[in-house]
Amino acid sequence: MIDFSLTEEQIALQEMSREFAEKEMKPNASKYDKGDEFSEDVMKKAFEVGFLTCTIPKEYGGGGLSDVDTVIISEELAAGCAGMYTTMMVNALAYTPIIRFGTDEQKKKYLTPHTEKMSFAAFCLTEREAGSDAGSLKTKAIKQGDEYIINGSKCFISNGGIADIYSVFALTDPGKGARGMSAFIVSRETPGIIIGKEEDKMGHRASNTVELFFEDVRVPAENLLAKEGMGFIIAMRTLDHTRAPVGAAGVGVARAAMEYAIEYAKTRIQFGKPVALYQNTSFKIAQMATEIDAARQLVWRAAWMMDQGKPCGKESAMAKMYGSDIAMKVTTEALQIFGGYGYMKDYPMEKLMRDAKLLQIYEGTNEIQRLVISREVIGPIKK
Ligand code: COS
Repeated sequence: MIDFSLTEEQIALQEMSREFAEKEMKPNASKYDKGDEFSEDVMKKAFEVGFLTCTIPKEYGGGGLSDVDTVIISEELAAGCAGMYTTMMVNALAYTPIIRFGTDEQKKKYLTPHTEKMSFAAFCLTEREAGSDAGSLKTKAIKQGDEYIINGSKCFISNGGIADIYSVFALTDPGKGARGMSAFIVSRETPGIIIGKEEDKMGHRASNTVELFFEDVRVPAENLLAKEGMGFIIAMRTLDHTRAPVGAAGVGVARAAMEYAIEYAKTRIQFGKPVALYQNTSFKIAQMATEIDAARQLVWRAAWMMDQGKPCGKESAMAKMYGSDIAMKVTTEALQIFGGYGYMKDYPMEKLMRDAKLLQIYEGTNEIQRLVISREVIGPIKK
């Protein structure tokens, strides 16, 4: 029997995050978007409520949210402001390798302090020449005594300029390619970490995205996650986990756009009646509502599978791909309902459309999601 009902706790979590999005995020979204600034005051409140550490297990001081809980809040927070959502959920992305592959000592040392004072974390996988082809990265971590010395650079690192800790992927055995990759926890204060230029992005402008350079960064050997050579698997398993919340963010952005469009269509009078009474508008809204619901169901299924410990790479990829694709489609259609006003910065539509675009690109482009899905659906092919 399939049950789509949320528990009382989940309904309370949904209401609490919706209220936070309405009161703290939406009223500040345009200011931080225009200023291209990190939303520190909103993040202080997000930390107090627990959003910055919500996926850290309770025994280490975090919120201990399940995957279903995480997608519920992701939809609400992204509906408030996708840029601020990114700042919050990139913490969860960077903590995931530690939560899932770290030792008890590593978790106590690196996760618990983040639950005690506002802190950020960043996930450092992508490089200039290793984006979709994550297995071809060049950053090296060469062991010397009881340390690894990291050299290389990373790009498009969300939270990179504000993080206290980084989950860093580097080659410990460069001859072995992806199988020679390992994952490390690196403290921001370690000498040799240089923060490069902050990217001037089209959307998600309230989030911080930078280039990072590692020059002879000496990391204690005890900061290795799991074993040498496990880095690529850790990265892939982490992304399997964090892609459904990106799909949920797509649902949130799409829902916000549809809600604005409905409100506008009911009050905008043209040719003597509200534009919502024209079938061209009402059918667009029917299509949006259906696609948003379909995306949410893919997202919830993937999250439920994660909570059950079932393999869910394909389902997470479907949730991420479809949720972000419909975000792009719905924001484009919703902006069209606003006509010329939708194109103006005085209205929220153009920001939602710009924000939707990044969801199709980050945490694996939607082309990579299609690759992951098709490989599993089609299976091996004899050449
Ligand atoms: N879980 C566990 N293991 C996995 C895995 C997963 N989800 N995906 C791949 N692996 C394993 C494979 O089983 C294989 O193991 P063996 O070497 O033992 O055979 C190994 O990892 C290499 O896998 P594969 O051959 O599939 O690697 P490819 O280089 O062909 O491609 C993709 C893998 C394209 C899926 C990967 O590079 C990818 O996800 N790229 C996008 C990266 C990304 O999302 N970046 C976003 C930036 S981080 S915000």
